[in-house]
Amino acid sequence: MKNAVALILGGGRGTRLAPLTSIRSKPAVPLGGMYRLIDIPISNCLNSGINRVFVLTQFMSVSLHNHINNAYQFDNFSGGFVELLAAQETPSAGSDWYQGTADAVRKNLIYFNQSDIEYVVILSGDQLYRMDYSKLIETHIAKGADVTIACLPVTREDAKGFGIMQLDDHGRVSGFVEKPQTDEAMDAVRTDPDWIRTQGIDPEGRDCLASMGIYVFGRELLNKLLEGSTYTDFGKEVFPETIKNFKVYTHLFDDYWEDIGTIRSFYEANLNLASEKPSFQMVQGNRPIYTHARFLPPTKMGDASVKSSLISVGCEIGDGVEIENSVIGLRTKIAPGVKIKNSIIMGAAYYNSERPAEVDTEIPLGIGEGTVIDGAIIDLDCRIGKNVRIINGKNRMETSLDHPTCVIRDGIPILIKKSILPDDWTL
Ligand code: ADQ
Ligand code: ADP
Repeated sequence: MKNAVALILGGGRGTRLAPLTSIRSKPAVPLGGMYRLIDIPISNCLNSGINRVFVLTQFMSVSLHNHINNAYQFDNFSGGFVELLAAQETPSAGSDWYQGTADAVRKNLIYFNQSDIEYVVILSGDQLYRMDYSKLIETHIAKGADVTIACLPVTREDAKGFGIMQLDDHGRVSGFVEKPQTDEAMDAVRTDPDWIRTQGIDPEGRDCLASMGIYVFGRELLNKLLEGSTYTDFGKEVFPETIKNFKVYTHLFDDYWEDIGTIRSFYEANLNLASEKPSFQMVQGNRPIYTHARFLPPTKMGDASVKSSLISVGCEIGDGVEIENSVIGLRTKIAPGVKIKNSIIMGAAYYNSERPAEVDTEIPLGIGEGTVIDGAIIDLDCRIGKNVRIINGKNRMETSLDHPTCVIRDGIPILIKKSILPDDWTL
């Protein structure tokens, strides 16, 4: 893996994950109580032996910068790094924003177009899965491919959300349609389930091969394709063009893989982590999920009841608290009698005592006595008073994104970072 680098596409405008991405870049969004989204692909890289990683992001948030700097330190002899490349900081970029995935890569070609790099692995920053990218590169080499795309068998219904590939008799990609919407479009790129079975995978009714947004390119070819081109997107432009002239192959994958690019999928993936039998294993042999190592005390719990939940370190949970099917993030302080169900509480970046005068309020960081939270996402550093109720009782699907405190997306109330809710506040 010494001759491979990884580029992680850290997100476009991030509107689908707003308001979590309104104040930070997508890779910095907290996940699973103590990680950030970016920890998933970076951990996959490190566990696969790729230790040169670039993260392409639209804007640099304080938290992303701190997180990467604190979490990913390499010794001088390893040659490893995790480097952030933000759109706004690219001098020759022309426009402040990356126009799309291919445009983001093109604007940064200069950083990895070096002769010691043979393979460029391009990854998405908003997916939850484990993959050994060395296997992907093995497939790429074994097939003599110019480009290799990781793919997952999916049903027709799911196929609408993905780039779908058609293969010829030798398994080479002969067609690529980005997010086919009609039956005709899907028929044109359908894969015979019997072929999927010959690859050792039970098709279980799946007859489409979806791109996972994970690609290996020969470095020179990538440079040739993008330099001077006007492509903005891999799925919409680069692949449909590339398959005509180059050898594009697939690497089949059939394990848990979830795109967590929307509020609903983000919410469900987090709660799934807390479930009795999570689809994603946080502990797997000697392949840890890396993150910022912190020096926090153990969580202190009174006479509380906790079911199917993740409780991170540094929390304080009072008497009579009931927590069910929820993720409780770092440093969360939960006063007595609080009830939390089906919710993601991201916690706090610091303790109240560390910055006593930060805001002009008597309400401490955390959740006040008697408060009830059901089916919500509470972003970092919120101060919630006593007897507050955060429940989407009226089943509203969406509210305006402009509200400074609480918005509803995909039917899920989201308390915006650093919100302050007075005693008795009700949604
Ligand atoms: P999408 O996820 O819909 O489909 P896209 O919006 O291009 O495609 O995002 C791919 C990744 O790049 C995401 O992690 C996204 O956050 C990031 N990204 C998007 N625009 C970016 C930009 N301007 N700058 C930096 N990063 C950016 C893609 C493929 C499909 C495939 C699915 C699998 O196009 O073919 O099936 O991924 O999820
Ligand atoms: P984000 O909203 O981007 O997730 P965070 O609130 O997590 O940002 O903050 C990122 C980092 O900045 C944390 O390490 C936090 O300790 C530090 N930080 C945030 N606010 C302050 C502050 N007022 N004073 C000092 N450090 C701060």
